[in-house]
Amino acid sequence: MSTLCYIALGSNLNAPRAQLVSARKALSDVANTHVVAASGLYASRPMGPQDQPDYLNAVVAIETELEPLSLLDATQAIEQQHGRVRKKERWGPRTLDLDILLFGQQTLDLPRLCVPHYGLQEREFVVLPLAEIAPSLVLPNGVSVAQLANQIERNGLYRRETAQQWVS
Ligand code: A4P
Ligand code: MG
Repeated sequence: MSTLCYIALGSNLNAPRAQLVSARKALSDVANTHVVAASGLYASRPMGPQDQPDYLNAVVAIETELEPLSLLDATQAIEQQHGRVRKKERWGPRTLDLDILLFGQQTLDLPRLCVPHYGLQEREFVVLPLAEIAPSLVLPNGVSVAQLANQIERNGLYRRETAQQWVS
């Protein structure tokens, strides 16, 4: 049985565009997993410490036959392959961050994995790309993604490239 999941991609170090292009390809290479949609690439101002470069963000939809924790193992392995160094600083700069936003309509509160992702509803760089590829999606708590997108502060966020421009 396959599950429709949404993953947020973010990077602000070491050629962010190349990081996201490569991360999307790596996701499509995960066993029993297909990328079924990708948002455009969004330029965003850093959330958290301001003395770091701007970010590039995107959201992709995947269909996967993996269990939630196996998917997390796969996304964390991809982060490692992209030179991710985990630091103590909260919300600091990174080569690649992959957050599992949604795993179907499941709500999980495990030590290693919480879905929906805790920041989903508050982050413009997640809500707007998600709304682009899933405008009629309703979260497990009943909140509509389109409604979130209409109400959220953009904070300088803009779409720098369409999906066609970065997905080959
Ligand atoms: N974990 C639990 N739930 C999940 C989930 N749904 N997806 C656990 C992924 N991981 C999940 O993550 C810490 C632990 O969370 C993992 O070991 C996993 O088991 P992490 O990636 O090591 O830590 P982090 O990402 O540095 O921490 P945090 O607080 O999750 O950072 P965020 O929230 O990801 O924020 N500004 C802009 N404009 N764009 C950005 O993308 N990103 C961040 C990072 C800061 N500012 C940003 C952006
Ligand atoms: Mg993260």
